[in-house]
Amino acid sequence: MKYSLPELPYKYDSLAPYIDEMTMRIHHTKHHQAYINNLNTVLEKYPRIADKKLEDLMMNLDSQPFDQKDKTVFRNNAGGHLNHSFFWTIMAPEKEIDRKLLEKIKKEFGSEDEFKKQFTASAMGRFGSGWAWLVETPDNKLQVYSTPNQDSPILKGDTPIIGIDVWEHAYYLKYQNKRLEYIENWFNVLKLI
Ligand code: MN3
Repeated sequence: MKYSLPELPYKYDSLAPYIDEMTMRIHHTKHHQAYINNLNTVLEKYPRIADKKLEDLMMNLDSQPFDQKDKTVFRNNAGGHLNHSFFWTIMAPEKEIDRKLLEKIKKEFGSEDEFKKQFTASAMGRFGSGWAWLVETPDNKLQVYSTPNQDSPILKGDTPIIGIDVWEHAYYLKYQNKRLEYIENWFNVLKLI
């Protein structure tokens, strides 16, 4: 098996009360693990590309040897693995403010609040499951948008800077249907700003 579950950089209960221990434990050991298992299974069928970087495969998805079905399986599960691996690292029990990022956000969005407003609206506007992102585009601009399912910004060549998982599995145990309350609380465990 090529890919394996990365360890969390903190304990399962470290993000409480904003994200509860059970949600973190299931999200990491069950949901993220499932994406990894499916990713490994589909890559076994394509040994020629199995050693290539996931980001490179993702950015050139149409040039890969996947059949139509496996292309979707790869897109969903490589996306799931990359998105979650990233998600765990931008959260922490204590803030580790990225001053440079914060300055860039203020410059491009006018204020931190305006950025949060746009990011929250994007996360709220995603119907069903998906993510909201702050990305850096190839010409170094910041952009907010959301993606469905496990689609990664890397598919379009953008670099994720901040991302929130708005699948119900990320918040349902504590927040049930109250996605807005989850998003507002989540900013407390986003370490970067
Ligand atoms: Mn998730």
